[in-house]
Amino acid sequence: LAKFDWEDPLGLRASLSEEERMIADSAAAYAADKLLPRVSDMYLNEGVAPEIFAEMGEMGLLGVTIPEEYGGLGAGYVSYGLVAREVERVDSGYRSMMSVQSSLVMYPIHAYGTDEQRKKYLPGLAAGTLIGCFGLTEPDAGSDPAGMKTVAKKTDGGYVINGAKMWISNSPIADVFVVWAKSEAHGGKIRGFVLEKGMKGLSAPKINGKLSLRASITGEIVMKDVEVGEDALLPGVEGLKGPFGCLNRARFGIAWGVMGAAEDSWHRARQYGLDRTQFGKPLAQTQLFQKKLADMQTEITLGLHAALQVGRMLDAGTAAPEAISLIKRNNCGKALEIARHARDMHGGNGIMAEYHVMRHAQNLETVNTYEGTHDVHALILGRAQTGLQAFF
Ligand code: TGC
Ligand code: FAD
Repeated sequence: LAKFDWEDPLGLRASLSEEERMIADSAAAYAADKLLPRVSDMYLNEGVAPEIFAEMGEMGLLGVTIPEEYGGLGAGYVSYGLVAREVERVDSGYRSMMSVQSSLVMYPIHAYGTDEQRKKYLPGLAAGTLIGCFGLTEPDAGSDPAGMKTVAKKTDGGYVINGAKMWISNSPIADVFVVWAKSEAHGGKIRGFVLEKGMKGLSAPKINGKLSLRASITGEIVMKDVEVGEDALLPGVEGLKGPFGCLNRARFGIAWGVMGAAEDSWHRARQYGLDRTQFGKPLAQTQLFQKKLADMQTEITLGLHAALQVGRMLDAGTAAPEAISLIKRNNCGKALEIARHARDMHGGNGIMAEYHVMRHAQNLETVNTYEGTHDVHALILGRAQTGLQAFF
């Protein structure tokens, strides 16, 4: 009889290439050695550690899919997903820092930018000596980014940009701002612009008081008559498909990442159940406890294999955005449920930082909301199978 591996029941690791296994292992080692020891303190105190970008850059974790000539690893999307899984095993906020930089800042500059823009920004972003952020959401335009009010008006030799972005990961510490605005010179179509810290009229105040994702800094982007040259425009794309092209990659990474947070919650719940005795036997010897562990194992295994399949499709160029919506939605929802159960299975200890599970559950509330809420992805999938649009 074949041996059953309870941690990897369907042989995910055996489905990976040698290179993918090496990338995953080095991300796992970094996350365990460098991120895990500081996460509780950073979470409790809303700590800010910009040096994490440089550490990740040194480990090759930024811009995994970006070609080597621009400082990336030139690896595939499965490798990117594996990195997200290992980093989010520690904290969703650290994965956020990594995925914004890689998918939402480096990707659009590489895919839509000029060669000058690529050479100017990508090596520093890959090294983590530059920090990037992505401004799409606004106070009155979240799920409906087409409703954005930020505008770019043409001037002699460039543009002047006015508007405000809300809920922007990394913005208070960012050097490079990829911002989406309606451009009057392009018939009101949405265009991407690369702004830089220190530009007159540009500020990025921190949003205080988050009860979730506290190890990742979030802010606004306020633009008051920010003047930029023609060279700030990303010339390669116009319309919502610009930001959505980036979101496809980031959502894919999230589908892997949340499985890392779910695995950590599952493993901790299992160990707690083995260690903790009530009514004269380990909690893990009760039927209810084992059913919860079996559900976690099943959902995580299915979620990881679905993410692997979409990764292979992305690498082959055959992944439709709806396939990414399916795994982003399902894996986030399942991970949140798993982390909540793991919190419950730890009893009172489950509310303490040192047991980590409540932090995962709190973080996953955000991850279930950003990059398209659970319900918005349901509407994307509903539209794809009925042909009927239910957003408005
Ligand atoms: P719709 O009419 O569906 O499409 C408009 C145009 O965009 C194209 N398009 C896509 N292109 C590529 N990939 C996709 N996934 C695409 N989805 C749509 C589409 O083909 C069309 O192109 P064209 O050429 O015909 O104009 O647009 P809609 O306004 O009806 O959209 C509705 C909806 C709900 C699907 C969409 O707006 C949506 O997904 N809303 C969610 C918003 C969202 O995800 N925001 C994320 C902000 S960034 C963030 O959260 C970062 S957190 C990161 C972190 O910290 O880790
Ligand atoms: P809303 O769109 O107002 O939604 C509120 C509720 O209404 C949700 O339950 C939603 O599912 C539901 N709803 C909306 N429309 C419909 C409908 N048609 N039918 C049925 N239900 C509907 N954005 C960026 O651009 N860059 C970032 O770096 C970034 N980082 C973030 C970091 C954090 C910590 C957070 C919390 C958010 C971040 N976001 C970022 C923003 C995020 O993408 C938005 O919060 C998300 O898209 C939802 O938008 P909203 O908050 O305006 O909610």
